[in-house]
Amino acid sequence: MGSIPQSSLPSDFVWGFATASYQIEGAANEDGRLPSIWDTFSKIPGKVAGGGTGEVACDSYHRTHEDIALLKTCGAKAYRFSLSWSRIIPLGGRNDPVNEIGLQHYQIFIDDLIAAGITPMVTLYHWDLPNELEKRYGGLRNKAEFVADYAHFARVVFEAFGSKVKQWITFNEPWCSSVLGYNLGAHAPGRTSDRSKNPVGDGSTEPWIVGHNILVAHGAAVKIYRDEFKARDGGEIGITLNGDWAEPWDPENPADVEACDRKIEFAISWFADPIYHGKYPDSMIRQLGSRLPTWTPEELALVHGSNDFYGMNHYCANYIRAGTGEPDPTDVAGNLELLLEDKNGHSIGPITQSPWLRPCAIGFRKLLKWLSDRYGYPKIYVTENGTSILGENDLPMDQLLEDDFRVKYFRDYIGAMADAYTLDGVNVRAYMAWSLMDNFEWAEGYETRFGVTYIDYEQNQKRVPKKSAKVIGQIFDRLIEKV
Ligand code: GBH
Repeated sequence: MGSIPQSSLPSDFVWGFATASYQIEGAANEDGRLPSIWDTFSKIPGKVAGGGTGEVACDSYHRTHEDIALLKTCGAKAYRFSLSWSRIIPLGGRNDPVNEIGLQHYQIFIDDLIAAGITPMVTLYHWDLPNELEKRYGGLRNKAEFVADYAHFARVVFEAFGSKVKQWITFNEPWCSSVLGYNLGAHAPGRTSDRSKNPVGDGSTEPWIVGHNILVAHGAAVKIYRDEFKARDGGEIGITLNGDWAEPWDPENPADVEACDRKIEFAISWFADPIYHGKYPDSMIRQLGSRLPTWTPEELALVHGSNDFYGMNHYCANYIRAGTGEPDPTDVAGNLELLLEDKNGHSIGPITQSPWLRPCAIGFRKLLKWLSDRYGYPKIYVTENGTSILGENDLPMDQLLEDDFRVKYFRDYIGAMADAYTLDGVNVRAYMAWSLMDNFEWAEGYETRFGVTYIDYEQNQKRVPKKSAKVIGQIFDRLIEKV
């Protein structure tokens, strides 16, 4: 011991936990809040496992003090949470009334966090669009209306909280909004070409339109922040993108090797290339042709260079097998297959409760390096990372609280991140674990748990920290350099 060179993290490294409004708040019909597209979508039978909705969720709207106490127990330095647009502007639009009670709720929460020594990191949009905007003009599909309404919402919250919040995230995972919402139809508003799921939607065009519109809305919010608030408030703003690592299904096959980059381009560079390089990736232009929107000079001026930091959500890795033949018009992956086992039947990682998630920590280090190379070593904030556990929901309480699988996940992943910082020169500066507590896991309902805190949905949303809640602080304590 002691003689092995150890990777580390810088002394000012910030770590904490992440959540999202619709997944934890509940109080869906209180204090003037009106429905979001997730309230509507989750009520449709068959859309959410077990028929769950966010109506009560973790009841965090009423339990901000308990949540802050949890953060303190864990030793967290920061907390990433999202705002419910439907609480702040219940109908959503730029000419609709602002709900002062909604603003006040977050005002008090932010003050309480800061008083507890916890830095707020605020996401403006984590998938819960005010439902009225979907009804009124087709929500995210309507560029002119959506961008104007989002920009207005952004200005309202910058104005209200800008003196206290120094880290802003415009959108969480636009890939998910676009693909899950408009191609697979698995998330709100559930549009898809699959007529067994929805009578409306065109999965071959809408995801690309929606993705483009989100980028423009992001750029518009960033411009407002930089022009009107940054000098006064001194904060920073960026977008959070999801993306997992890719390994070739058959490393001997050049087509599979090449498909790995293409996979990441379709998942991440779709959004990151316009922001950092001012264009869509060639691989996407080649496959999608005129279905991929083109940039007007005005839009590009908003989007190109619009990140003060790169927000990175990362969970796992996949094996990638190149497609043969022509891709289907509804293909969003880049003419390739995502697999959990390679050519020899070797699994990328252990099975979890989430069918898409198998841990592979080295992939985190590799993706941090891949992104840094492609985007010029930007400052990276990891805004989500975490895991579910196979069968966790069915375990007796005492076993459930000993979440050693999750503990190992965090040890391995945070260690891989420290290696990327120390050995690869990656400029990673913050890390938010997903999630502070078990919560509404979207289409997976409440059966899949991601929390370091157990929520007892039967016992009045009682919170009980799991082992991982205590261990994360120790992991960072060991890795962060002492001044
Ligand atoms: C995050 O997304 C979300 O930001 C967060 O709200 C959520 O609770 C957390 O993950 C845990 O899931 O099998 O084709 O449907 C993570 C990124 C990308 C993971 C899409 C699931 C499913 C692909 N997600 N993926 S598919």
